[in-house]
Amino acid sequence: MAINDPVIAAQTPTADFQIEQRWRLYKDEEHAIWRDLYSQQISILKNRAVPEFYEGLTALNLNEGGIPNFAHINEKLMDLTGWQVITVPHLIPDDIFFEHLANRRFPAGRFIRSREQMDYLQEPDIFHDVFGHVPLLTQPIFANYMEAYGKGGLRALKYDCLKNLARLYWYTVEFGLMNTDEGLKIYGAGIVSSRTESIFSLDDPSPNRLHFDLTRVMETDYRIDDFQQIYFVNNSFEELFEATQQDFGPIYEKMSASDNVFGLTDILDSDKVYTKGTQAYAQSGGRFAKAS
Ligand code: HBI
Ligand code: FE
Repeated sequence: MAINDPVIAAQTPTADFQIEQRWRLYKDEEHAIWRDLYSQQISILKNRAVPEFYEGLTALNLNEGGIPNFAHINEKLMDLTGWQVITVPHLIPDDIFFEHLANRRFPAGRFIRSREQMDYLQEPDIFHDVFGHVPLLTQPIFANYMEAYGKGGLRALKYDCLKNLARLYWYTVEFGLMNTDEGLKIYGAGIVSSRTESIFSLDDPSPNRLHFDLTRVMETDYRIDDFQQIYFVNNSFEELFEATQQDFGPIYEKMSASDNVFGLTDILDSDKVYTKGTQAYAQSGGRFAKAS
């Protein structure tokens, strides 16, 4: 029986949507898919990701040779930052998701993509969730940011500003870039876990690359089905975390009053621009048209 068989997927989750990982039920082929994705990403990324990402991979032994056992990850993660990885069956409701993050629990899927989906799948699988997200949870400042984000999410729900906060998650946790002494590097999980976007995000002339600004990001649209047309760049995880250490109440009030949304190709006078993109990829129709 494979882990993504319906009979197992149907296992009833608890109120907080937790299920068991049931690591022993993974098939050899599923472990082989993990190993292939892992070695492919390592060779494509080389030193494109921030050093903290590689530190996290090493600290957690994520290359042990197959799909990681969350129990093993959690022993190490608990010592390092007090975070835990928990298993959820699929995308879970926003309030539950935030509640977990606010309590230093990262919800991860347990199924792995098939060979036909190696380059792209819409739903986050265990490779995206664990290879993409978990390494940085070993880093204290990033770990604090994720907790602050979860707490901010619970607050945003009250102000009806979830859209705005979701954009912050998207443009930082999922698709963030970092400005380092060795140039721009990747830290976003959606990028590090993607064969094609890990090249595109740094090298392609198409997207805009702009410096991070909290309200700017929270008012910027994004696309979930293709490469980003904008990436936002931070100078450090400290800078990112610091941005969350203020009262979001007044910010939410202003944003819900104006309901402003910037478009995907807008560059504002106030933007600090790293790259003014050609947008050639998006204009050519996108969706990996020429990327692979
Ligand atoms: N559920 N399993 C899972 N993983 C996510 O990343 C996730 C989710 N539910 C909601 C959610 N993300 C979004 O609300 C955030 O990206 C803002
Ligand atoms: Fe993700």
